[in-house]
Amino acid sequence: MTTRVTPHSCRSCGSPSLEPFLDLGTTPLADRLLKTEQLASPEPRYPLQVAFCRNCALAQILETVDPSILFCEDYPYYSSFSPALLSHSRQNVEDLIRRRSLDSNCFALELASNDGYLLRYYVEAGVPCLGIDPAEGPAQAARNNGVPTLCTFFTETLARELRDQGKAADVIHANNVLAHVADTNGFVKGIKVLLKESGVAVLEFPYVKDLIDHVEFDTIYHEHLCYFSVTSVDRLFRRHGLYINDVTRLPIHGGSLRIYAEHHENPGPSVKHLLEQERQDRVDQLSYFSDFAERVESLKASLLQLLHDIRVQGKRIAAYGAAAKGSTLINYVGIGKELIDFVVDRNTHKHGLLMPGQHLPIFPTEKLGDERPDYVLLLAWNFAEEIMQQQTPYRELGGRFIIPVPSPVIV
Ligand code: JHZ
Repeated sequence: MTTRVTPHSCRSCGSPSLEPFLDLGTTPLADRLLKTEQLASPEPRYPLQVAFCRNCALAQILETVDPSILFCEDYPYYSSFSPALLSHSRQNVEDLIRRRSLDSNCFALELASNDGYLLRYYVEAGVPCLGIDPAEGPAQAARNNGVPTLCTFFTETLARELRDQGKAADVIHANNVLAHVADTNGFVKGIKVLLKESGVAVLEFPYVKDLIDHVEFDTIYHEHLCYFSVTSVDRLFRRHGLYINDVTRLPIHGGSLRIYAEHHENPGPSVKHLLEQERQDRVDQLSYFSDFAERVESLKASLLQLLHDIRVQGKRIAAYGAAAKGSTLINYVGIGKELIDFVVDRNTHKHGLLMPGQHLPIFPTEKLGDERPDYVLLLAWNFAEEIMQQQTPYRELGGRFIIPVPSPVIV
């Protein structure tokens, strides 16, 4: 059922100098939520090991699961379920339209456009656009919302075809996808091919510095092949004749970078500052990553202890957010039915399914009000503020949230 390649060289620069620094064992696929009938067959599991490239400073996992398995028809992630993500995307688009005077003569592209959560704001503003996404469910949802979408993987070959059809873009968005693609260099080459001479590519992805500093180990799973710093992404883009001229740190998803890349080099102060900061903090050295495994171990021990202590008092615990990161967390820490009764999530596509590995059942969020568990483990901790606000009634009735990272706390 699977095609796997274990690289012996860096995904970005090809160097063989990969130094493993974290081993999360063998885990199921984080977004492969199960139907009950699938429990009869064995669940595929894959090694999850992270390494650092001494040559280009890119942190990366060693395993590559076939993308057609990861991003298939029933890929359950629909971006539009988060109001915070929608307003974040709206601001991004409005800002670009204003700064670059985009109008009906321009063209915006998004790679991994999901359900049209971002391009809908171009549609609203009358700027022609096109989304590209390989997952049929989200792509169809985008079309239903009036966002033109091609359901396929973005490759250098597709970029050439689109360019030959006159579809070179003024703006290319790619949010939370650069880290997901197996052909890292081909993807960046494709952007180079399809971006107009005066165009800008705007990419967002989780920032490895936030991951390490805040022990966000659960954001490591097989969909995320790479964990970028400004240093490592700069080296990757530069190799393909694209230059990062601006960069912003964003709070979204536990800490992300947004880079602005163009054909001509003209780096602003933000780029110079972050590159220098990373050099000083040694984010470009293996030593920065070397005690991470120990910190992850210690988080695991304290979270398990906390959940056991609560259970011993006869209290009930549920979880919030059938997130991919939640799958890494429960499987690595070993949180099963003996600790957690059920998981709730707003994404209707996830209801009635089971979490990978631990097989905890997923329900609509109303179940929290119906069952009133004493504690809720917040698996989608990146949306803590938004979710806890929505759950004010549950909290007013005495319900408490457990936030697992950077170290477990009850709020
Ligand atoms: P969320 C996804 O990871 C998938 P996940 C992907 N691999 C990626 O790269 C990252 O995002 C960036 C639910 N929810 O977004 C929705 C509520 O129920 O943190 C989701 O199922 N109520 C492409 O899956 C889950 O929580 C809410 O109010 O780890 C959050 O998952 C909100 C805001 C969310 O990403």
